[in-house]
Amino acid sequence: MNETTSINPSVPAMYTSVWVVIPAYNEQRGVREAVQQVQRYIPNVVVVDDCSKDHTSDEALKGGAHVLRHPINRGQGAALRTGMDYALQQGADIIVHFDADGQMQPEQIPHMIQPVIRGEADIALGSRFLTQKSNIPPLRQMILKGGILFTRIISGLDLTDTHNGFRAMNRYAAEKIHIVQDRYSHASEILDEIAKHKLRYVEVPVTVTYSDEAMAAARARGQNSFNAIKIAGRVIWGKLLS
Ligand SMILES: Nc1nc2c(ncn2[C@@H]2O[C@H](COP(=O)(O)OP(=O)(O)OP(=O)(O)O)[C@@H](O)[C@H]2O)c(=O)[nH]1
Ligand SMILES: [Mg+2]
Repeated sequence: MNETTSINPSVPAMYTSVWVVIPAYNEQRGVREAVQQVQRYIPNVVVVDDCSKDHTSDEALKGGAHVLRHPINRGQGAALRTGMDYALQQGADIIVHFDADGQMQPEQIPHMIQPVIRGEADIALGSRFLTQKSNIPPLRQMILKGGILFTRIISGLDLTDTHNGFRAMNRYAAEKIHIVQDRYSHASEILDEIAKHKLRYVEVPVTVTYSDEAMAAARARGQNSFNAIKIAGRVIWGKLLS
């Protein structure tokens, strides 16, 4: 890892080659706060504005992030890919995936990157089921459990949470993982890539909050349990055909 001098004395020098990638679609309400919170731990933040209809880009810039913008809405998977390519170009040694909607806890980023920094894993995956603290709605919980079983059967990965957007990976993993699926199926795709390239993975307990506000904002972006079932169906169908 590059040993560069940190600008913010509270940020350890070893974190300066870590990049946090935040995909954002219509997140003007929370993205500035999310960026500023993340920067308390990791200074390098790139927000990929997925052609939002609101002021997401401006707010992210005000927060102090690098901002990239898609000319059309392409989905979370595509936004992550754009952000990862950028971070790699900037010389990132570690890349973290983080959401803009305030559901993830920035203070958990240092825990997420620890196994990767220590060289114990190529990728760390957040899990909501290693702790009891995430107040996941029951239907969402059922769908997630189905995903866990399916992933175990198909890819052989032993995970407790297969669709958590909070991840940290080293450069080796970031270069190996090819995200082709633009929309939400990228989460399954990342797991397939981990299995295919035999990346060393570990799960780290994380808390994801499901406030009424966060759920309403997600619904406004077109994310809901029905969509999650549709995506799962598409992934299963794709696997059966391949
Ligand atoms: N829904 C959606 N989110 C996007 C898109 N592009 C980027 N994102 C961002 O991807 C992140 C995750 O989106 P969410 O809709 O909260 O998805 P999720 O966290 O997997 O689902 P929930 O459990 O419902 O919160 C957020 O930071 C979004 O702003 C897009 O086209 N649609
Ligand atoms: Mg969310």
